[in-house]
Amino acid sequence: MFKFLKRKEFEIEIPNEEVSRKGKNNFFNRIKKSLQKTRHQLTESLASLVLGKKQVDAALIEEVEDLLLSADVGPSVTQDIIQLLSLKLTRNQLADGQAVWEVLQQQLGELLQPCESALVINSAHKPTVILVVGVNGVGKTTSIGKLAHYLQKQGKQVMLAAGDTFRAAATEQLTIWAERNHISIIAQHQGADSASVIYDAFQAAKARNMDVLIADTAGRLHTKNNLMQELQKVKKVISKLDATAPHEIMLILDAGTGQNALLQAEAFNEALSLTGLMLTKLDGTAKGGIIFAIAKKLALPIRFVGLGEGIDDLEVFSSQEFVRALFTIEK
Ligand SMILES: Nc1nc2c(ncn2[C@@H]2O[C@H](COP(=O)(O)OP(=O)(O)O)[C@@H](O)[C@H]2O)c(=O)[nH]1
Ligand SMILES: [Mg+2]
Repeated sequence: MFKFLKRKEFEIEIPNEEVSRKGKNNFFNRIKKSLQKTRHQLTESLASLVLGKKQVDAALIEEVEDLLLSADVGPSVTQDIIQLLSLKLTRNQLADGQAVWEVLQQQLGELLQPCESALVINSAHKPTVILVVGVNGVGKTTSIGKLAHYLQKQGKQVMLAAGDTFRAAATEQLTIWAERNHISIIAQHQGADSASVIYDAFQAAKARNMDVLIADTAGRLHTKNNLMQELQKVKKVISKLDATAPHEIMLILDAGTGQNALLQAEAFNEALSLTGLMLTKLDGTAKGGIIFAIAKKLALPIRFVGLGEGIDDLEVFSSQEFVRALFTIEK
């Protein structure tokens, strides 16, 4: 098995195993850079609190609790960790601060591990339909541009559907991404029915034997309720053309919104039964700790993370590398 990696004008074949190793190193280095502020807020503070401590007592664990809460990890995850630390303390299983550090890293890693589940494009579905949802400004349209590029690099034929018919600029913005990726986009006028735009696009994608159709949607209508109803209608209309579609309903969350992202995730999941998540804008936020709260509350696959505004600023999520990057403290 070989994968193609594009290097300037050359296409070179390298074995899958190496692709995967290179992919992981790449993810580690990029995520490490992007998590700088979150690391500062969360793990560097934890490190200076616990590392070097010769003894662990209840007061230290209380300080750990305050720190986790202030770093957007959230009350539920914090409580679990503190309970475990307290239990270990009574059992004399925390010899020193280093032991606390190790428990933290392990617990947070175990929490994210079940969320590591890559998006798979099933070739039996022509096309695989990916419905992209989320509130305004979280990065839906940008992420679609990056995702199209990512899938194209895997040799997939991708088409876009401009389902955000609410904002005039939304279709324009998606069209720019389509041009950048040299792919087709199906769009209508502003104010058109989103479900009918996506339905048309689905038919067009079927007719052209596309591998993937990625549909953009609005993030805001007149009220929140209407938005959910509209998205439910889109989902229903798509399933009329193919009972297995949409194959992925991916919620985009802006990591920088902290606890608010958690509320969005709950609301969208309740209305649409999400199948995957993407956490954007991890670069430049100190609130990346929210990923743990999201993992605990929803236990949904985190497909990708967004690390910038560029076409290549998308990485497949790896729980182990994420936690390793967070816990790698430079002295
Ligand atoms: N730094 C950073 N900015 C992002 C990322 N994803 C999107 N953005 C920016 O967030 C803003 C809103 O993105 P947009 O795709 O229009 O959001 P939408 O309203 O959900 O479609 C734009 O300025 C994007 O360039 C990311 O991962 N990192
Ligand atoms: Mg948009």
